[in-house]
Amino acid sequence: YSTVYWLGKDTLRVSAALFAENRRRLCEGLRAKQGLQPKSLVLLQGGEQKQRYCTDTDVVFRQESFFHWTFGVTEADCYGAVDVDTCKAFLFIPKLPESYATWMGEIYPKEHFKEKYALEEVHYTCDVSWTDTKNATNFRGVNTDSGSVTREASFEGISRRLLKTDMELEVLRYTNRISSEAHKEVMKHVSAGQKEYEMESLFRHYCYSQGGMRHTSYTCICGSGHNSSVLHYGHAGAPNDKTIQDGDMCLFDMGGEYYCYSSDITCSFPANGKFTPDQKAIYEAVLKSSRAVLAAIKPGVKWSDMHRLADRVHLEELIKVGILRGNLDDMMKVHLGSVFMPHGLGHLLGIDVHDVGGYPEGTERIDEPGLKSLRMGRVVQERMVLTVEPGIYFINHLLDKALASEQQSGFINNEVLARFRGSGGVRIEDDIAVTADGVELLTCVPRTVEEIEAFMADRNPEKSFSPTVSSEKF
Ligand SMILES: [Mn+2]
Repeated sequence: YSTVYWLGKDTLRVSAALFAENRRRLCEGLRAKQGLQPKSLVLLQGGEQKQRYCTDTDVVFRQESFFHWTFGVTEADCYGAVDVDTCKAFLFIPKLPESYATWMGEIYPKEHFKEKYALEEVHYTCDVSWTDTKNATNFRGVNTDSGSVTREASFEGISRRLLKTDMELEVLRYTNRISSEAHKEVMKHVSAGQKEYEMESLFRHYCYSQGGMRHTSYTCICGSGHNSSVLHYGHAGAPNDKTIQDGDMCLFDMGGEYYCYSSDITCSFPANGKFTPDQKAIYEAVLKSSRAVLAAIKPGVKWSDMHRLADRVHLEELIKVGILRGNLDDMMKVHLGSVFMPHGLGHLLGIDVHDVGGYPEGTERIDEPGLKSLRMGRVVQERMVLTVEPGIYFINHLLDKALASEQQSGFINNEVLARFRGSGGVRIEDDIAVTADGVELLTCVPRTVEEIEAFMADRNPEKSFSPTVSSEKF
């Protein structure tokens, strides 16, 4: 394949072969299924160009994820089909009005898209009679929910998207490399007196200017001080608008997206570059659980067990800090870990930041505090890409609930806890690819207290940093 997606300079070249391989995997998977009629076609609807409410202002378009996975087409308002027997790919593009050429630029012929995406056939959507094809036996949608238009969770493509090919891993390594560098850029420049949104802006500028990443994978979370305990801070009601104070811990959860492939990285560090003893204790508790989980992950382990392992390490460490007292197993029985980590340990990552396929049909969520928030109920498999993101947070309403709980309050030393209230939280989030016998760490940022302090003490943008974590073996 000479056909590549490339934004020039040092951005990644992604071959159209990536999507041809995805289509091949899709067709093979479908052919292996019982009851599939011969001459079946998979029909997919791409994303639609949307306007801002009732205005004529376009929202920046981002392709629908299944459509992207299958075709790699960046344009809006397309359909696509794959012939399951032959793997032949059809793209259906809108026939654009003449005015498009005035406002939006050149109208390309069908041949242009055929070459641009290395697809077998390109047609105009208006030349296809959709009602006829829908009823024809040779144009049978495989979606069990919605007929011809496939967007639902039961689409066969989900199980294909669960495991990443070598070419997909290459893109995810790239999104992680650029996003790691962007986080380091933020750490180099953060200081008291700045707004949280300035850090968001810096991150996004780095990702776009250096990595060709127009989108981030999700809304940037730039919490400082008490805001770092708000799990999804940064939304319109709390838009990263606090002034960063000396003595604040920062929790910055941001990931850039390239050609629709995601990254999801969280760095926690003191705004002034120096941990207090209390900040260090909580940070190192989380780092310990993160590294324990990374060392334990391999094909065959249960993801829920990894979550429990993180909980266990947190509780152990919180006993050492003095916030908790008593028997560790008894604490586990009353789910004390979820008071400090109410979210799941991590999730699948790919074209979507919370990638599809976490709960295959027939898998139930575990109905326990913390574990019920897990976005994946599967056993870990080689070629999965996952986030590992343990955290310890001091969330007042959860702490108050625990103190009011007959089962839990006895474990908590309220006097010591009071010292930590309002300090926010710590999350350490890395992206990993599961290998045959362990993990490949995709994220590369300063992680130990010593690395962070050394990196932030020396905020000379000319000096590059090579963290020792990159060579860690798990
Ligand atoms: Mn995440």
